[in-house]
Amino acid sequence: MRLAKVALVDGECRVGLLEDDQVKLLDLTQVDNCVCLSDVLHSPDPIGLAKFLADPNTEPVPLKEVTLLAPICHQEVWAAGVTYKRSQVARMEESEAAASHYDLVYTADRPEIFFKADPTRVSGPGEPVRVRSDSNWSVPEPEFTLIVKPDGTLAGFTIGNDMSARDIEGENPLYLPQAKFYKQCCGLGPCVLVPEEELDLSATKIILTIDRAGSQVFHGETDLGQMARSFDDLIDWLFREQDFPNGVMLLTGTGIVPPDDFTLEDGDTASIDITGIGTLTNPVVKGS
Ligand code: DO4
Ligand code: MG
Repeated sequence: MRLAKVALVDGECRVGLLEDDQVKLLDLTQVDNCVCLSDVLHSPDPIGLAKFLADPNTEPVPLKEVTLLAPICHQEVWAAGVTYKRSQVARMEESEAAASHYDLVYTADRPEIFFKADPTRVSGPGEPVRVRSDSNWSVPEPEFTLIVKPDGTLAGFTIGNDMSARDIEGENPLYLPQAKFYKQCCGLGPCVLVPEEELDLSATKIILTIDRAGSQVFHGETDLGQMARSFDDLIDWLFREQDFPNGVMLLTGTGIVPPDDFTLEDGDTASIDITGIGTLTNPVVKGS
């Protein structure tokens, strides 16, 4: 089942169930204290609740008549790093002085996990993601993203774009928060996949394309089977000595890194496609 936060033509924000090219709106007022998408996702049975709330009195709305919004409410957004071989190699290349850190963390028991964004720094489908004005080497990172309930169990999946300034991170690993955490640093969407059966990891493809002035300037592909860590392992580490009363989103790391001579430019478009979820497309802006 795919659930989304949508804005209707009159600006009203609703939660909807995506079915082909239509959206069935949910009537959240039928349940006490159910006001946002995360209230549905954090319930004991999100699929059962969404079916119950699907409003039989309202005609489905054509998908093209709504705007899909970032599927976030009050959650913090965290990210894991160096969870794919490709990321380990790319990080070792960009950061000669700290190469051994990236080498070691790829195989260490404790993963790299960092705070990525609060909801105010997140861009939804079609909204700009940003390259810092003080970066000359930035890339999008297409990441399978876990939506985790306050009790640490999985609610669903979405697509995340972990915008990253490789030059700032590569200069000194202590600059990681500045390379990763700034306004419009994280794309999320276009919807949440609440799985009805177990995911087939190697059949779950992740594709990144970058377009510039009408032409494709980068295309890369990987699949979830290439990830070196399990979702349970990452969630277990994330929840150590942490409480997430509003739930949390966890980007699980990138397995696609464009070649070292590639940097995003103002006006580019980054699109991330993940099997079963859809495509998250964002224009890129560069601060001046
Ligand atoms: O240490 C750098 C960050 C790694 C990261 O974001 C990734 O592998 O996706
Ligand atoms: Mg990343």
